[in-house]
Amino acid sequence: MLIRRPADILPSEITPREVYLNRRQWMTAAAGLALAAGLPGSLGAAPLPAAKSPLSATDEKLTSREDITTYNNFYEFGTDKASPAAKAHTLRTSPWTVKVDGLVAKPADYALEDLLKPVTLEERIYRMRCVEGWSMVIPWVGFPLADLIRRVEPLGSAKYVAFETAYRPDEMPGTDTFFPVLDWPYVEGLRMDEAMHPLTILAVGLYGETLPNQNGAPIRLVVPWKYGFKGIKSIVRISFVEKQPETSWNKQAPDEYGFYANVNPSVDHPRWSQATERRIGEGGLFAKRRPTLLFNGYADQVAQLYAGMDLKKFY
Ligand SMILES: Nc1nc2c(c(=O)[nH]1)N[C@H]1C(S)=C(S)[C@@H](COP(=O)(O)O)O[C@H]1N2
Ligand SMILES: [Mo]
Repeated sequence: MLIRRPADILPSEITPREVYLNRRQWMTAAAGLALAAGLPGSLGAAPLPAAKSPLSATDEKLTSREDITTYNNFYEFGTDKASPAAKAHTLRTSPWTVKVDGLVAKPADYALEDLLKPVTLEERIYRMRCVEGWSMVIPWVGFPLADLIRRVEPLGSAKYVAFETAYRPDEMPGTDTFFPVLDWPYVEGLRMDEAMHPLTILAVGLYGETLPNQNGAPIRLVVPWKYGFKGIKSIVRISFVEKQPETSWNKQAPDEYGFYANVNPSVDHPRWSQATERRIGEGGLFAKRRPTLLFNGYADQVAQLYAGMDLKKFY
């Protein structure tokens, strides 16, 4: 069994990995790696059996694995960009259960393995943009959230999907503070049509391997036309609800962060412009900023979801 750690992967090998392990082998490999590495409860970085997705945008240069895994936002492990990489190893990502509940015909507590069993993992290269004006191009490994939604059969009354991150103060040093930075657990939400859109995925890996903890292991949301904070990490609960759910950053600063959070260069954040962005890894602070695109460049695919809506009002 060939199992390598991230540090052993050469940039030249960062090509789509064909399916060379079947799912049972992957699970065994992942469990074996956790044991071998002496990381109780962690899957470590095991190769994932992912096919290349036709939805991948391959024209842009990938951000390096180093940058993607060391420049993170994950406030449960601290508020600066370096903390998640330094501290998130304490999160136990195995065993992992995702509760599916609310307005749904098949509510259940799904073991992560069972959740993944029927899905086909795909590698998808998505641009990710943070609200503070930086972006990365990340080769995610995941599957459409729509696949999971269809399996659990939401009721007609379900209009939104709500997500919740694990809240474990013992394993999350950033939550165990006298003045909490956020109202834990971290929560997010999508309208049902956004959740069903083929570009919306649940990611379990990047660069062909299981997700590092700092990027939201073992399973996180990726919505490429929205600001980064919509991409909730380390999900333990997915609920189908009738009313628009609360979202962490909207609760924290409603004037700065809306429910929709669609990338939009013409709607400024109250404290800074959203018109341009800095691509992480491109020549530091003096690199030329690039213009930010409406819906992060995915307007052709998603603009119709918001037809007739005032995007300045529904920001
Ligand atoms: N649970 C949780 N999810 C989270 C966050 C967080 O602090 N906690 N930060 C969000 C923000 S602001 C961004 S930009 C992305 C960053 O994802 P990355 O570190 O994988 O690039 O995660 C999002 N998901
Ligand atoms: Mo962000």
